[in-house]
Amino acid sequence: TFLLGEQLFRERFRLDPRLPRQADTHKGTYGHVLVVAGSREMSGAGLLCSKAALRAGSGLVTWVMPDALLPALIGHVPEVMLAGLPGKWNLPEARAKLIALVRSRSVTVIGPGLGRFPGDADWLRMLWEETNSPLVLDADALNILADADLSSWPKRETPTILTPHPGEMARLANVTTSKIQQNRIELARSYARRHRLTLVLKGAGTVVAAPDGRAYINPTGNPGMATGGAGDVLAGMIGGLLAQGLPADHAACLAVWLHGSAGDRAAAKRPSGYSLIATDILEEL
Ligand code: NPW
Ligand code: AMP
Ligand code: MG
Repeated sequence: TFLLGEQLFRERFRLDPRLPRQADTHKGTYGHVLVVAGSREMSGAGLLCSKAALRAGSGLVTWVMPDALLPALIGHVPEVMLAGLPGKWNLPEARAKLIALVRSRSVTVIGPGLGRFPGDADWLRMLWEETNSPLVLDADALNILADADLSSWPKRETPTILTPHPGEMARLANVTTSKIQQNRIELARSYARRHRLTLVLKGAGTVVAAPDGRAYINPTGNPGMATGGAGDVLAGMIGGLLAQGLPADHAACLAVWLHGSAGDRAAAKRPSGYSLIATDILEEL
């Protein structure tokens, strides 16, 4: 079990979070994140997630949503490319187009503000099994997983990162939220090991558990970050770092630590802790 910090990044991960970009590079060097997120009532989650992927340094971001949502979002985030899927997520043409999009991008983030829909477990399993792209699963993608039987799904060979808050973790592990909070490190570690994936158990002292049994605890962050959209920002950041080629556990650890540090800088400007919003975290990145 390790404490996250610059020393660990430098000495163990051989990663310098302050290293400037090389001169002779272009946007293609920094990867392309696909964000599968948002719904009519929760488009903000998709927006925050997409912007966070860019702020974490991904060269390109495409945000994919059902066609019907597209017109309302055109022009809202000029840096993000938009892709519409015909009809609902689960129609055959939509599935085919989505698979093609996932396969042609470096990383896919699924779930913030997605909502639930009939056949969603099948739909997610298709992306899990039929692509070997790195995946970051958050929010409703985790609720879908919780209703499926993950032990019967194949283990993935490529990076797969789950980012539950304690409520989502409780659904995944089928126990109460307080049970999760009583034993955060060991529960996260055993889940990551059993399903051979990287698990980010959020909340004060976020735990990152790697499939090899290592666990990392994050000292950054503050209760001002208990605000809608903060987790959507983190999911996008992890996608943005994965897209730049970091291994799954390094991307998850660095994103968690930077997200908390950005939250701490935002909180320093609003000392009461009450008025911090998720956009402030983005602005501090
Ligand atoms: P309790 O009550 O303590 O048992 P949900 P959500 C628990 C989207 N959003 N420590 C707590 O459970 C998301 O992306 C869209 C302990 C709480 O009641 C999702 O798609 C936004 N417990 C969707 O909304 C902005 C904790 O979990 C329950 C905990 C629903 O996601 C907002 C709530 O979890 C949002 O991001 C902690 N640290 N944290 C937008 N602008 O578009 C959470 N819990 O029911 O999964 O609801 O997280 O709001
Ligand atoms: P979500 O619940 O999905 O919006 O995620 C909330 C994000 O804010 C996670 O990254 C949490 O770790 C972070 N966060 C929320 N509350 C706190 C807290 N009290 N201390 C530190 N980080 C927090
Ligand atoms: Mg969330």
